[in-house]
Amino acid sequence: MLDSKSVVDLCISKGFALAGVTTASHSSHDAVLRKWLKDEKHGEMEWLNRNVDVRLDPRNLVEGAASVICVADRYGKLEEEPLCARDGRIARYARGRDYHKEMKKRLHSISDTLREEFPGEQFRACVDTAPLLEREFAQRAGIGSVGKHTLLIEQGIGSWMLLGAIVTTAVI
Ligand code: B12
Repeated sequence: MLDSKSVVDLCISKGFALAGVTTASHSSHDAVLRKWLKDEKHGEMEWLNRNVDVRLDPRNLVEGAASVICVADRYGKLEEEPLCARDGRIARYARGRDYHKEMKKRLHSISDTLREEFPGEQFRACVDTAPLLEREFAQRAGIGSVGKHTLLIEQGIGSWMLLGAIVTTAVI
């Protein structure tokens, strides 16, 4: 059976820059999130106000969840030139292929490998698509820390990275 180091290595072999594993447990920022929503800081993003109990605890997303595998993909390579003024400029994170699809494909492939190692366990890949506090779990998994600008930042990489996760019932 794979241990967390082997799972991290598997994620890196799929092209992710960083990976880590943490326990699926309740958010440490329950009160922060609830106040943020009560103060209507989410503006028109009404969907953030739905499934709050799920967002605060991955065990409400995947019943019996034990672990969260967190990954980060880099974006915004410095050699990318800005487009000419006539075409407008596209935010770095949005250039190239749709990261939701691209990262999810690799997360599904990792899940397929892990299903063989952990028969009978469930694996749910998430890239923005599920109510999960991706930054908080990524910090817990040790792949960076949440900066004052609210993004996950890692020394040497900065914060130009996109996050994804696999919530699983497997104990890793
Ligand atoms: C909604 C959303 C947005 C909204 C609102 C942003 C926001 N403040 O949350 C909008 C559309 C504005 C947005 C913009 C951007 N986003 Co966005 N967004 C999300 C999404 C889908 C949900 C975030 C969420 O739950 N917000 C709710 C609020 C309450 O969360 P919060 O402020 O982080 O507070 C929580 C914790 O941080 C914690 N907390 C509070 N204080 C502290 C302090 C410390 C030290 C710690 C550890 C925790 C902590 O308490 C809260 C509850 O846990 C996530 C994906 C996901 N599922 O997580 C991507 C995500 C956060 N976005 C991302 C990106 C890349 C961006 C942009 C850079 C894109 C761009 N270029 O425009 C900007 C950056 C803007 C910014 N500085 O926040 C990435 C961030 C990657 C990274 N390096 O961290 C994510 C993770 C998407 C991804 N899959 O990679 N985003």
